[in-house]
Amino acid sequence: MSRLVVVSNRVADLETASQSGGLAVALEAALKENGGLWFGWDGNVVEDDAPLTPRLIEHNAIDIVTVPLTRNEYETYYLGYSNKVLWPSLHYRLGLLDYQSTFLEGYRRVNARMAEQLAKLIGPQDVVWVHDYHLIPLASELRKHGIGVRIGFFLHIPFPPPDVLVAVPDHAWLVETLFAYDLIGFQTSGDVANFQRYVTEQAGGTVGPGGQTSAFGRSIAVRCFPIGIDVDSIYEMAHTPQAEAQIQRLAQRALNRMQIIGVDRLDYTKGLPDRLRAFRRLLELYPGNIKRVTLMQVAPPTREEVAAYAEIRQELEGLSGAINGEFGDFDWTPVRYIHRAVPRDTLAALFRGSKAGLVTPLRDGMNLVAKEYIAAQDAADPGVLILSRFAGAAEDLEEALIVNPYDVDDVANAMQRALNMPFEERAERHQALLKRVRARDVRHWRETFLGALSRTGQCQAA
Ligand code: GDG
Repeated sequence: MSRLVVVSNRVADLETASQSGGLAVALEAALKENGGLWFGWDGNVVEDDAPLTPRLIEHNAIDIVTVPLTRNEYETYYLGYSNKVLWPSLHYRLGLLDYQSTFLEGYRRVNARMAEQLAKLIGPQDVVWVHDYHLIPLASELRKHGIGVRIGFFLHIPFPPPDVLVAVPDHAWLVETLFAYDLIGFQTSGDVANFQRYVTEQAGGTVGPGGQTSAFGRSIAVRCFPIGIDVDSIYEMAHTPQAEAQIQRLAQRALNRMQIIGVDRLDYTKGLPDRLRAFRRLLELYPGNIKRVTLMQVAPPTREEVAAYAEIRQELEGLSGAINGEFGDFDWTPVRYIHRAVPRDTLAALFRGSKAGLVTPLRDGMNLVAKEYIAAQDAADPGVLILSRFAGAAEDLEEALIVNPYDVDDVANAMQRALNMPFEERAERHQALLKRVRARDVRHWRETFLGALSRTGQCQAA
């Protein structure tokens, strides 16, 4: 059996993985199965002339090999090219693209260096799974070191249409490097279609049966693998005695009030200012909600060194202050805004204790919060999911109230509908959604991707 090698920008701390959830939990089982290796950045930033020697630790039969980034690499590869060029443009936000040629140089350099360090660790029986936009050229760099084993790539964020992608100055190079993989996985069929349109329209390639995509003299498998969650673990967290007590406390404090919940990293793709404007609109259009409904928004900080993130924080603080000033009263705060990370089990309890889950990104690869909200609900009294049509999750979760996050009236009306939805309809929608979330859970995602990778054709040594 092949050993699995996972490569991601940040290597998760497997000691605390079950607490934090995410990719670590998703991949740990697969890494354990036949012995595994996880390679990536350890999160440390060192002086430019410091040694970048890989560090090996072992955790439950998994080898974890991490490397630091130098200050220059952090600024060009991570903050620069990954988060000021690729993140905004792949989320269709060309106005936020901040391009500098030094960013590209750093991005190429770090991918080349990581490939050189990783190539020494890859054996002839291994299969390699690379994650996300930070590492697009990694396979092409590994091939330069004679690595001929199967390499798959999964993009966690959207792939935009060609008209958007061509605004990235290095689009042709980026797409060509993707052809060094044997399999590329996207979140949705929309992303696959965008990629294949680029290949046929811009790269003179072709798309064959089953999504086999050819260009640059290579033929690779391209498919969507919508990522999912571990449904039972969220359900259990939302139903522990502590969670029950927390929900009780919330209910007592809130008297007969209802709560709407939003949970998002504070990122401009998540549509948080529009969401607050929609909540204000709810209070304007339906004043019966005044003193009755609270919006709880958890928004832990991320990437604070990127200017666009500092701006969104200010905007959000201004908006929540303005709504609370305008509508709040001695005994009611309309918006509860928490700008820090909350423990995962508390989140699960908050999901369960909220009448509506508000997931309204302007663009999102998938959005796991939407699935977590469904999984945490109590079937005897389920809440209602309000979901942006621009989240990858909307391709599957049809029974949610699907909204256009740019249209504040649409979102306000959906909130009103959710808060007043009769039990039968809530239960019916929840049952259908839970079935979907279960059918495409995280295990299904991992197994279908690795299964497809193992079936890819001839390896492509350079
Ligand atoms: C990328 C893509 C894609 C959030 N706040 C707290 C907290 N979270 C957890 C959530 C959820 C995760 O973080 C966020 O996942 P999302 O999917 O919503 O979004 P991104 O971070 O942007 O992830 C996205 C995903 O990759 C997977 O492929 O779905 O589209 O952008 O699990 O619950 N967790 C804790 N405290 C918080 O305050 N513990």
